[in-house]
Amino acid sequence: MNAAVPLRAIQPQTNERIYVTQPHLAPLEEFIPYLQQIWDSKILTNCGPFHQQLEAALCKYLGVRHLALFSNGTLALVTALQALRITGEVITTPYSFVATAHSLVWNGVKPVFVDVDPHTLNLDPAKIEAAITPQTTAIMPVHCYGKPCDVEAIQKIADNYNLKVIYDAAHAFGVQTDEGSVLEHGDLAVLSFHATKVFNTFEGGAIICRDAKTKQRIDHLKNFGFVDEVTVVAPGINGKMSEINAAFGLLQLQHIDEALARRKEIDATYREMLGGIRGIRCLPHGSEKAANYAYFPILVEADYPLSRDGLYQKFRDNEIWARRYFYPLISEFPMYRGLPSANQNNLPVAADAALKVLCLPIYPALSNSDLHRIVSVIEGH
Ligand code: T4K
Repeated sequence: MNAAVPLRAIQPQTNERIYVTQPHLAPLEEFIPYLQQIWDSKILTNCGPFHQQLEAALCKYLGVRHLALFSNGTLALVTALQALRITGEVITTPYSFVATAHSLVWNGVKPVFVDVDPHTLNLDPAKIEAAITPQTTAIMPVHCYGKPCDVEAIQKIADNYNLKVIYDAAHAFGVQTDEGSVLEHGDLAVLSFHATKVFNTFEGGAIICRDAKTKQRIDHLKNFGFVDEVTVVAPGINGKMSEINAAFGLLQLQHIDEALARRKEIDATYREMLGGIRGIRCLPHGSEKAANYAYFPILVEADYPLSRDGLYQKFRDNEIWARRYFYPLISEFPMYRGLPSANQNNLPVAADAALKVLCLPIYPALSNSDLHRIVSVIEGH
């Protein structure tokens, strides 16, 4: 639908439930030939032809050199840390999905939480150095909502202290910086292809790395550590993506540009409609190529008539299931809140954002009438 349609003239048609996201699915009939091939070949998994084709197709689409597919983003994060033999302490953000810190704990590594920047809600480079100890081996920032971290500043610190950088890039599919893909920054970057993501393979994920040797190590680690039939070089895991997921990914990739274009229109429409509402603030974009419109976070400030949770509930009452990504902070969960770095005084910006942010629905099938219904709730009529 065209964003130029005068939205305020459109009246909502239904009161059907609107979720925060909905997968953009290629037409079912287009998937049948892929399934037929799988049925004919009887190759269901273990890095078969669709797996190989999707790795190549994603390298080309994303503009990256090496990419290893995984069955989900969390296993990809766990394996990325294994691949670099990360130990001790890792500096990370509390303002993310819980999988970020969990991947550290699965590796026996202690997360050290550092506060975020108020403008991007990404790890604040100015606060990283103070958290470095002799045990620190790496930094794990998150490109939150797909907005790029300050990759230059983070790399400078990593170089000064000889630390690895592993980006949790779960939200950052297709995001570019001036030098090319944001996924080429750091030692490794990890994508998620979960159903709720911009690009999905039902479940799925990937590690992006810079050289063939690292890619080979990651490939061994995701296949139990097997190098050949009788040789196991590491205590690897089963992180392989199946042929069905890979085939679906190849098909989805053919429709990704139309999905991104509609997301962009929705983002622009929200910004225009919400611009004049007192107490509602949108997170700014960087450059256009640095945006993939994965999420639409708003901040509900003190001068809005309702609290963030009040607006969240009002949405629910109107069958609009907006989400409080990321509340509670990771550092508030029981397995983390005892850590010294989890103290709220150490994380004032993240704590404030966790109480103010509401992610509005954004996905290609969202109609202009849906957008009108959502904004009407915020406007209070
Ligand atoms: N790092 C970061 C920064 C992440 O955000 C994530 C995942 C990861 C790492 C780990 O990657 P994966 O291992 O997941 O690949 C969702 C997702 O499950 C999760 O992937 C995502 N981040 C996180 C931010 O959100 P929930 O619990 O909010 O999802 P759920 O089931 O409530 O879904 C939200 C809405 O989406 C539903 O209300 C309806 C719609 N939906 C959902 C599903 C699953 C659909 O329409 N169809 C579906 O199949 O966690």
